[in-house]
Amino acid sequence: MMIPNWLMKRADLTPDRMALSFEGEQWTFRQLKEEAVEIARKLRKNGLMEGERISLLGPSTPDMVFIIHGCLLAGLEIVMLNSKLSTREIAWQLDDCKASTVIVADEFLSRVENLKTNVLTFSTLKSSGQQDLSITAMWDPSRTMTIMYTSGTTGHPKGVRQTVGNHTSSALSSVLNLGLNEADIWLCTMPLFHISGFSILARSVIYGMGVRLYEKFDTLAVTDEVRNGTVTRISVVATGLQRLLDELEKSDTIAHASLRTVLAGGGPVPDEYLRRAEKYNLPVLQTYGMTETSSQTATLSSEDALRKSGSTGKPLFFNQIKIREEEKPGDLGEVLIAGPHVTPGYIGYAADKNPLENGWLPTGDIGYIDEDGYLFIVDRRSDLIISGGENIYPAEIENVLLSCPNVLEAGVCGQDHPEWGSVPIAFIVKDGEISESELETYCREQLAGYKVPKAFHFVEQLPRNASNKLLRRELKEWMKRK
Ligand code: S0N
Ligand code: AMP
Ligand code: MG
Ligand code: MG
Ligand code: MG
Repeated sequence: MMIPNWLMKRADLTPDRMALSFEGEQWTFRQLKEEAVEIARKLRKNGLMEGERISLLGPSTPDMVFIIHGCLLAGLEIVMLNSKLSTREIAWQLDDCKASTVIVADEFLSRVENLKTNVLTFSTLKSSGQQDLSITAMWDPSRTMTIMYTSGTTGHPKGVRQTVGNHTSSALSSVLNLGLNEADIWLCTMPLFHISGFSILARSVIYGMGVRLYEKFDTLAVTDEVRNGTVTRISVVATGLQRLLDELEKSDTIAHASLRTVLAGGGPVPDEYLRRAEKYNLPVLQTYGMTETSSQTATLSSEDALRKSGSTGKPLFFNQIKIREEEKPGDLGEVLIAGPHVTPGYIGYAADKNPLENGWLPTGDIGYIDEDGYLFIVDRRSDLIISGGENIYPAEIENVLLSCPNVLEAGVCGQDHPEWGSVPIAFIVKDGEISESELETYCREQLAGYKVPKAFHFVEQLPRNASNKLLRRELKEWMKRK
């Protein structure tokens, strides 16, 4: 089935509805279309042609939204770069994705200007001339729309392709579960470079729903939106939910009745937060989603929220979930996913890797499905650390530590953390003089801030098995003794 060009169709259907609001400004779908068409013409003038792959590095602002839609109208594939990454990490992704140009917000220019890549700043783009282009009314569902890097077990992130069909079916599955109200406004504080944020933009143009955008998670502002009833839906990770709960508790106020959904996911959501949320009228629905599935695969429905608290719900309308080698309900195993929202594959070094096994996406997550068909996620098969919704594989950090002078061996594992859920901790065997603060400085230069270990422990040797493989589970045991 061909899919209508989201924004062109939407602007035709409901031109005067509010599409986007940010601080004191707002745009209707007609205005959003006008902004995006203008950007698309400017992209052409800059020589960017249909089917070309570009990368995009910017904050969550209206300009970023216009440029995203402009790129989509111009037929470009967008590699969404995580703005928290270090220059070295960005350079690696740019090299892997082979984008022809990086389109960068002026304030982030220093992150890419010394790299071997063609750079187009937001200000240069906006002041460019325009060139006519033909905007296709219908999109091929298999067209790759976005590429998002997700961390990999080996220490190198993989660029995940997300097609028109992936995003569209995801948005449709979501609305069949949550429903839609003409007055719906989705609060977006999630980064647009993550699928948690981008999927809100997709839902907006597909449903004709307004988005209230924030550049960052501003706890006081989010709490105000929630208690004043100025937004009806919001997406959060556990860290954001906790900040919101703390603020509601502190001010002893409750959420407004028009707040219909707090979609919480991106990592484990502690049961304690769910109980606190109930007291403050926050209608939290836990969701299970990932980059490879263009957001939600399963989400609890409102009517099950209390009865099945702790569950991530049933697979949404188009989606399927099964547990590897499950014999009966309740058996624990790896979660496998199928559906039109599942990525067709990767780009760059991982392009040849088939994401599926016999038609199913192995997720690395361990869970079970209860006798009523509800999914519970309980663990991970690998050593993934999820800190405030950002994924980190220990190997990424270990590789950096090993490149540091006077470091002989390095092992990293996750430690529970009250604010971030989990944070990386490093164990170091040194073969010369090096201090904790030198190690921290070294990591800060090479890694995104959230990947810098929160502690460095010097040890005589690391736990390894007979074939010399690092035993990270054992590091976790060591930590408990620290
Ligand atoms: C939690 C957030 C908002 C915290 O960021 P904040 O407070 O804005 O921090 P900064 O001011 O930028 O930095 C201050 C210091 O804090 C450190 N820091 C920042 N973030 C982290 C972090 N995550 N972990 C550890 N430390 C962090 C900074 O480094 C800085 O310290 P110094 O100065 O020392 O460097 C922010 O982290 C955030 O927005 N997190 C969310 C990320 C996210 O969206 N993850 C989800 C990814 N997964 C998916 O998209 C799939 C799931 C999904 O789609 C979904 C998820 C949730 C809800 C719905 C859905 C859906 O399916 O629709
Ligand atoms: P990402 O690839 O960054 O989108 O992260 C996806 C991963 O986040 C999943 O494979 C899970 O490990 C984790 N995750 C997402 N939602 C949940 C949830 N509700 N409970 C536990 N883990 C989750
Ligand atoms: Mg991932
Ligand atoms: Mg944010
Ligand atoms: Mg070394």
